[in-house]
Amino acid sequence: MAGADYLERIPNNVNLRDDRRLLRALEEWQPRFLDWWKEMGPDGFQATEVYLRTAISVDRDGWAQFGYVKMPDYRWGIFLAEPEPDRRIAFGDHLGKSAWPEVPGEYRGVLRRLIVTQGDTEPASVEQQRHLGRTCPSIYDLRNLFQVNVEEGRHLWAMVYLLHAYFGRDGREEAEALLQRRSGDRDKPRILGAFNEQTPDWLSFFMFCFFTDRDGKYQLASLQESGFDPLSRTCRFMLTEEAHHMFVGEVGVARIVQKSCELMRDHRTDDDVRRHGGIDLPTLQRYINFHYSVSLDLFGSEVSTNAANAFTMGLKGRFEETKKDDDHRLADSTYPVTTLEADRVVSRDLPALTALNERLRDDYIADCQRGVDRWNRIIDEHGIDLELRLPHRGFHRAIGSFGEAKISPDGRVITQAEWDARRDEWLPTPEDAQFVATLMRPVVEPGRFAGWIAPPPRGINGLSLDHEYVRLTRKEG
Ligand code: BYC
Repeated sequence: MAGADYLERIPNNVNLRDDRRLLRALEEWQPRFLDWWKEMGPDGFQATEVYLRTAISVDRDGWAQFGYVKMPDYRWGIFLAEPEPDRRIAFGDHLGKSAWPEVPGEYRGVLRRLIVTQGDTEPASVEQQRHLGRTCPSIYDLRNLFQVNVEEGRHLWAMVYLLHAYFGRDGREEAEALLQRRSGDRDKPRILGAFNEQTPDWLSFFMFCFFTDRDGKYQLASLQESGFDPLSRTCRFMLTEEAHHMFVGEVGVARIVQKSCELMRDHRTDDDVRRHGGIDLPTLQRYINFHYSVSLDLFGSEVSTNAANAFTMGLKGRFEETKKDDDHRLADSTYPVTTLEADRVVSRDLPALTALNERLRDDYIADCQRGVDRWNRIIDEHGIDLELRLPHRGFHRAIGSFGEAKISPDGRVITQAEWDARRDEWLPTPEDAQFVATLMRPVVEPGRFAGWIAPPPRGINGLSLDHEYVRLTRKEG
């Protein structure tokens, strides 16, 4: 990799050693990050050796190195994808001009807000997941949880680097504030709704990785199109890590579905999976309904001038902007938006610029559906007549035009009374949470898996399933 300083205190490929001021600022932030990690990162396990993948290069073939690491010693680094020579802005008012190596002064505030919002989600997710280690279904899963956690920590570093390097004093203050807010805190919550919800059990964790990390994929892919080149390059590299998180979610839920189907087949029971220690498919459906709907909110309102401005300014593009065959300015085009009008769900052709959040949400929905289809194939292979479904996009929404209404999973506008009567059919109930909690007993013997989840198809990095991915027996004094 060009110019990689892996052995520095802060591994990086941005020539930190040549910028003493920036280096000093980041070296001052580093111990505060570590304090935050120790306070809000994985509860326990800080002295435990974990088989982790560390980013050491941004080359396509060799960016990852696997080995045992104690999490506080993880080499959180700053890695930007290689610059594209003569990169041009691909959309908006500045279409065709050279990408910006520095922050364009007039867009500073908007850009900072996007970076802070993105950055805020990273530590938030670590906070949400901090108690899960104690109830892992296997040490294979425990290792995956910690891998996700350290990489979210690295994503925080990525955004903090941009704030420190390009936003002066305001950037440094924002970087501090990223360590001050806390997921779910009444006085200083994280910025976006889904990142203040709880992730109390592993079912929620896998759902979160599937649905909420996938929002990360689409937001990062849009920011990767940014005319501000350092943001684009940062996001390009982050996306390679994000893929693993979604894999953990998709395969995690698939393994739960698999196990539930096996229990149904072995015990010839449709509705008593719980008695046999599995998670029944209707419960899975309610968790899908919850995690999908809170993740849909993360795309913002259907009609958004913020989104239009970010696009026109050249700061945030569309998913796969450069592959789209249109004028990339969108001043005269429209886009079909599903919205609520006087108690009816309707589709309206609205100005494409203000509909950009909805368009990204559509890309996301199609991607979620592909994953749900794969889960349904498992159910089908077991000869079970049930289909998991994504609820209607208006169901259980807090943001946008559906936020004020009550919409059933099949997309009907319903009364508050019907909502109250049927809510427990559609969303996880306290009893569901209690039941799932009873299954959360740690299984830590290498190669063993909890009874509610099937083993994965293969181990990590070519290793066997019974590999000791986390060395629980060799804790440091
Ligand atoms: N909760 O015009 P609007 C990830 C606010 S996940 C609370 O509708 P806009 C990850 C909004 O901030 C990806 N507030 O929306 C995943 C605005 O407030 P102000 C994270 C919300 O601005 C798993 C107001 O409502 N990255 O990486 O077009 C693990 C009106 O906003 C919410 C990004 O989000 C909400 N759900 O779009 C770890 C990318 N939604 O400014 C990591 C950067 C909206 O009026 N962020 N609001 O006070 C953005 O691009 C935009 O900020 C949003 C919102 C897409 C989030």
